[in-house]
Amino acid sequence: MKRVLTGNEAIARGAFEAGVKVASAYPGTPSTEIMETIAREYKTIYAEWSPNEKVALEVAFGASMAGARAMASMKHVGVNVAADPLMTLSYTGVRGGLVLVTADDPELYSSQNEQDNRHYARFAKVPMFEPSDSQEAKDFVKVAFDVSETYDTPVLVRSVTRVSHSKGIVELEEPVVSSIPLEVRKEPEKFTMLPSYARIRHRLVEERQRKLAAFAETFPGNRMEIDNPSVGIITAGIAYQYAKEVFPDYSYLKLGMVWPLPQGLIRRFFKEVKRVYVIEELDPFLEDNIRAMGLRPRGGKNLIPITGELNPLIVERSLLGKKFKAPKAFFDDPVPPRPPNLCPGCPHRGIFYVLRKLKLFGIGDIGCYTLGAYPPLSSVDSCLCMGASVGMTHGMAKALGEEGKGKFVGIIGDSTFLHGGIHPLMDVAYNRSYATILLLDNRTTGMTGSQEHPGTGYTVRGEKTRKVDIVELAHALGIESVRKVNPWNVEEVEKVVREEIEKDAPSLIISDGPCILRQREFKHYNRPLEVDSSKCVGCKACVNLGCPAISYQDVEGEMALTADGKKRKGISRIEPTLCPGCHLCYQVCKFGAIQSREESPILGFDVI
Ligand SMILES: Cc1ncc(C[n+]2csc(CCOP(=O)(O)OP(=O)(O)O)c2C)c(N)n1
Repeated sequence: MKRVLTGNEAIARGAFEAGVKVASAYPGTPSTEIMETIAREYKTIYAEWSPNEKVALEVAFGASMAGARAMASMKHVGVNVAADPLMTLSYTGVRGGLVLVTADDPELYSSQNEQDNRHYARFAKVPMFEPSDSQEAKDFVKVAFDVSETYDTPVLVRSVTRVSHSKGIVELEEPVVSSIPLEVRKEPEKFTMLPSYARIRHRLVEERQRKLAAFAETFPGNRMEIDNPSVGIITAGIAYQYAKEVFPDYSYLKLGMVWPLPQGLIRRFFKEVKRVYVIEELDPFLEDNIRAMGLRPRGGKNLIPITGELNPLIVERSLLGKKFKAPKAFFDDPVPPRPPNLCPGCPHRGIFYVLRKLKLFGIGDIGCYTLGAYPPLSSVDSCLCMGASVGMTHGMAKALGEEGKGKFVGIIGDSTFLHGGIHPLMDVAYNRSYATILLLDNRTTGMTGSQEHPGTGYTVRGEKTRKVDIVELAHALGIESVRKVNPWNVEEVEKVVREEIEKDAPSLIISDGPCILRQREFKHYNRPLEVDSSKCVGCKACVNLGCPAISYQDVEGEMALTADGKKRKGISRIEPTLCPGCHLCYQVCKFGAIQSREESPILGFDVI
């Protein structure tokens, strides 16, 4: 049977067909749908959202040690979080096959950087497969499991946004049954990485590298396509598709396994064709390694951009030595740009309104709330990596001492806090800073499409489970002042923030308002609000909340006066189909021009 699958769905299918027993992941674009597909479609697999990528890889490793095939999936930066176990997992090897899927994000569609994770394969000395379409995504995952068990190694499979999120036809097969018994077996020389054992394992790793390099020579996913021998292109992954589309007649060495490299095959390819070019996205990974073999490919990163995503046009222009110019818009009247924005009714907005008003420096983190960096809210002043805000706030407090008091706060989401914020909060308490941390608990992992986490009370399959009590947790870490605020009540938020930033002790302020899209958290939404155009003076206080439901129009003539004769340049308007009635604009309008349709104004919502 054949099905049209995205790359991520195909990776999930590959795991199912490979007989995977345990799958773990932490959400992150472009990898998220791998776990979502497994949880939805393949009920024979135990599936979980782990609190972070390090835990996800360790869970998978535990399963592998018991003999099960296991897969951990994550976005590229997630591998940084999981890098500590990965580097030593390379030494221990596996029992059941162990695959780590890294989904990279060239062009940073939704990431903090665009690192090229092929380097991890070389760094950790483990093999890496790189599919160029959905069929290969499924096939390579299966090969990866076989290689993992045959060569006693964790295996990396690298996808990129364009492979993960594009669809292609995939031939489905039946799942295999592993012959490795599930058991608890003591093998300390293999699994206990004390120096004396690890030294020996390191030698085995080097030996394994040589065997894997020999495997790479015959792996059918590394193939030569000899056509016009005047030009030969060495490429891999999605770059192969782009190159093949614009230069269909040239010869190719298409690598499905990008580490270790099949050096013999590469040398043969250089003999088969006249001029060799390397076409790859992001870093000169293949190019550098080929040059290190003493070979001289032409072009490479001298021609092909080192930053951003490639596409057929960029590949064509670059290789021909022409400057790439973005094509003109396809339409005369292009769609206006729509930068990302917080949703109407988003609980984060009220917090940022207050931070802006108090002119605080916002040490931000990663999540929907990073969007508070953009005008008009402009209150997130830094963002590094998940969980960093808490330690950074602590560091700033220690550097500035009394001078800095009341000038800055840390801002972190609930998923991010449980991912990487607990340890730094422990540090804040342990090393006694006055740091104030705002934990924006919207009861979901909003940024990546609303996934469950240990603080939501639900598993990846929607079953009810234990829910972390963040207040108790913070107390246990040593934070005495833990206060909850209603983020849609600006007066309350302002009062609590003012009080806490003045304190000598650390504090945690929990913004207790669910993501507006989590319908099950609300008893009901409110009715949309309305602007009374006779009263609106066009001061833009509501517009400056950056709410997508609020627009503003210039007015002239008769309309340039309010009912009681005040001059105005424009009028605001609320789009009723977008407004969930959070009443934030109602609170900031000093002219009583925003009307609540509720009996009595509600600050926030009736939440469960
Ligand atoms: C190491 C790492 N893993 C995953 C991600 C993807 N990611 C970005 S923000 C985020 C969590 C957002 O959830 P939360 O902190 O609750 O904030 P919200 O978006 O709900 O406001 C995730 C998983 C990432 N950027 N880095």
